[in-house]
Amino acid sequence: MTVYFCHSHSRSLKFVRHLFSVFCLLILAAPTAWSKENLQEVMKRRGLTQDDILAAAKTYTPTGGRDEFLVFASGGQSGQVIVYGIPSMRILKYIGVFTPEPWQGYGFEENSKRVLEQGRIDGRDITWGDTHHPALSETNGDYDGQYLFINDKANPRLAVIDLHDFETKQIVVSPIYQAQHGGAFVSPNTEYVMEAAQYATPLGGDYVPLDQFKEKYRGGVTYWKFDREKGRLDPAQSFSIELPPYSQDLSDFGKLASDGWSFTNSFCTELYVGGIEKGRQPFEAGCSAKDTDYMHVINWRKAEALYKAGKVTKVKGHPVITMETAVKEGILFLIPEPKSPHGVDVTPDGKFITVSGKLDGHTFVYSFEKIQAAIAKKEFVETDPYGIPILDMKKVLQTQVDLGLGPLHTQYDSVDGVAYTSLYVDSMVARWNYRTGKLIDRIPVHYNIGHLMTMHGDTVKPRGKYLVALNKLAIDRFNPVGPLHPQNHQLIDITDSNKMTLLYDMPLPLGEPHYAVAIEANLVKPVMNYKAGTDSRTGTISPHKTMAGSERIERKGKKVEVWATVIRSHITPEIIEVEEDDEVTIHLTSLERAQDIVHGFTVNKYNVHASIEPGETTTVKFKADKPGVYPYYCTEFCSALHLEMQGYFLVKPKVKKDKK
Ligand code: RUQ
Ligand code: CUA
Repeated sequence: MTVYFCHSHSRSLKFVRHLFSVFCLLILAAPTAWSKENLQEVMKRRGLTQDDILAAAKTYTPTGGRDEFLVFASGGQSGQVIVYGIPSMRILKYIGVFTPEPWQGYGFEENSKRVLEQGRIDGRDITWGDTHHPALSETNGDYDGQYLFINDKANPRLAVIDLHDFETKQIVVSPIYQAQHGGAFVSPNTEYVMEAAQYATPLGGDYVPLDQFKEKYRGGVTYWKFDREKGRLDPAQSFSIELPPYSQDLSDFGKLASDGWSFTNSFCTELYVGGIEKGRQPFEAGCSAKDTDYMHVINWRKAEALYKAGKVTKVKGHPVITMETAVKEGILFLIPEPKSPHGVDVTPDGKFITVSGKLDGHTFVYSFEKIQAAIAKKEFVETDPYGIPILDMKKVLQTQVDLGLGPLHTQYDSVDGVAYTSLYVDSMVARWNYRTGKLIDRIPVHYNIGHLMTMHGDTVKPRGKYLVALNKLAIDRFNPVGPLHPQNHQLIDITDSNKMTLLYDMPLPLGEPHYAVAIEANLVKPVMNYKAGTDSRTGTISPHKTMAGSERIERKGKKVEVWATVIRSHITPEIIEVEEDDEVTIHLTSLERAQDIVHGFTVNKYNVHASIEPGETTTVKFKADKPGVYPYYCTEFCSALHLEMQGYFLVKPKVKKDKK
């Protein structure tokens, strides 16, 4: 009001105008309830410290600003992937992977249903997944921004997400495992994606009584061939190695110095099968009776050659290199490792392998060079019950570091030798040097950290800068939302070589994000729209691509097929009339070219939904089994006339033949 008054009345003399502006300034400067707070006042009102302000300045991203890194986090039990930015910690996307996701139409239109159907097991739809470890495709050991892989622990599956549009393109099912955890890990040029069994079962899953555990139950690792040209895993070129019924846990591929090798650790080498209800000790005791478990050291390049030479047996049609062959050919070795280990993480130069034992206070650093020397000299202390040679731990160990309680996973820094290890029991992150074996710094996290992740932290070229602690418990960190708490991802600044600083707490309310990977944002170059008529799930031009003017409805017997288009702000056709029990197929093509103009499509009450991105062609299908009138409409607020982007789907009742 004041400003308006001043402007409208300051048009006369120059002098008067001047006076007026001075007067206006005085009025505006006068403190009122609406006046602008300064930084000190805000800090006081909100109880913020200097350090809080610094943390805010390091993470705050003004409107339109971009993040330096993109994180792909597992969505845990949601069966999805979560994408967020660093340093802002703003969530950018959820990607439906093993689970239907309505916003993207994932599982509610035909093109994506075909992807989810690949994940069927024994003819059963499995519409949830326990996603654990995302892995980015690599070229020469560093992320290339092209593909993302993620495993499903509960139902041994692996999925491929194409980062050219952030969509899931493929799901493969392990033909031989019943459980799976040690995946996804990629070889330095993404030739293979690795997946290890977790809970031992008979390979192929047939019934065998538990008293034959030692003889008939097995573990294993699978090397899924990735066809980069096609952007798909190729089951016909993939193979596995049979392993003892130890619970194989996490894995890692060697790189640079250790390229061509892979490492998989295990727990429960006690071969314990449980039975608390029968008066036996529980699993957790039976599986941690011994002081050490085994890391499996595998020459995968030689394994690949054996597979190509046909030295395999087939289990459910899938080629498996038996333990016998693996031992005879010298591609499989064991190394004792600290009790109940979890993570196994190869250093950026590929020369060392760190392993942490959940129940041992130590993190062990093994030397790849020493491992090779011991193998070359056949310095084995003994063989395990399956005849696999065991290397002498003392001979291959580089150093052993006491970092704190419950060490789990390790990631690396851009600074040579510097590593970070999560301490589950202590709720801390330890910074240490794997060359010197010295602890540098520790920072508390909230609470009970599982994985941690640094920028490109598992590649040959870590970028340093930030670390994210993926904490299992949030407890008191956020507003209470009931007994099920969100997870807490904490962003930590690691640029200061003396001290790590906590910058930000981000609740993730979707599932338990086990692992995450972060890539320089400028390495990911997604498209903004599709070539006209693209089936996004196959990447090819759909045979149902429909251009303006060629929309039509065709009937063949009980089948009604519609070729429709969507563009601001109409769906063509606008009236579709069918008869009761007709099978209805509606192909939808978006004629849009503009960025971010997406149309959604649903026919009310028929449980179909599509998100039709610019240029995309997709299909919904259903049986019109109930006569009536069903509006259909665009579900995205795409224009001022979005609400008018509608149509009528009419189902005429059958003429009852027995009555007149
Ligand atoms: S898990 S908290 Cu990687 Cu599946 Cu370690
Ligand atoms: Cu198209 Cu709303």
